[in-house]
Amino acid sequence: IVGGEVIDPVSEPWIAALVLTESGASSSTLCGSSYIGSAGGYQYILTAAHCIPDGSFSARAVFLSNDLNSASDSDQYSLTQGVGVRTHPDFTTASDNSLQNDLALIWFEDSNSKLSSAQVTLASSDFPRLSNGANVTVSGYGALEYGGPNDDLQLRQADLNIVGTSKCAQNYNGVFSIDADVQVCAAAPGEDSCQGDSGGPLMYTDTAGPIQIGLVSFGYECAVQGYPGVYTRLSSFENWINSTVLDTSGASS
Ligand code: 4AZ
Repeated sequence: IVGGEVIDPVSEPWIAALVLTESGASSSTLCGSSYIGSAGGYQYILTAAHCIPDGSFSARAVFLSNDLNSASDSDQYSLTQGVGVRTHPDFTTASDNSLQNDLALIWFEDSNSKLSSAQVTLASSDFPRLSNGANVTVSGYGALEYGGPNDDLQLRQADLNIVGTSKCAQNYNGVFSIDADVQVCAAAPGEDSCQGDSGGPLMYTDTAGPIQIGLVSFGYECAVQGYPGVYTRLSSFENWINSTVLDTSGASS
């Protein structure tokens, strides 16, 4: 997160730092994710498709960590027995490197009693398109600047404003293609999501409480004036998420 402030992870207990390790690799990659609930005894985590390694991998989802450099938080817990992954079947990287349908589900067999109250509310398919300027937030453990070292590893949050998709598409004209149906853009001067935040939640708070409306997908570097962060628009994927959970949890025929 560029230009945000450190927050208490208890305020967003659905956020998990996702540590992904490809088989045989000595290093791991970091992404953001959110806990969307349980089904069939599995715990489902939503992240970005571009976070998922091509080959086999192991995943660890770390909740309630103030600082991933230290394992000493009393509340911190992890899910470690990843059993399954499904990336959206239409996930693509276009020739201009823009990403489409950038979402994936990972599910875990193990559990933790704290999860029972940690589930995020996802925007449903009838969730409206927020107008230009609406207040949203993004949080993550990622880099504080583009190309910078990812060694802060504290949970930070940036306060952003929705950039209407026609304006966002204009901003990115000739750079990235933006599709209003499946993407939502957000920006604020000096604030943005960045490397290592991918997959993490973009939140909007309405009268009913916080709702996850997007997940970190891509952008031109980070916090560059005129180049908003681009997020997967979750209201467009309610059906895919629900049917994938049913299909993979053994709950549907
Ligand atoms: C990245 O490279 C990345 N400003 C993530 C988010 C954004 C840009 C780049 C959005 O993972």
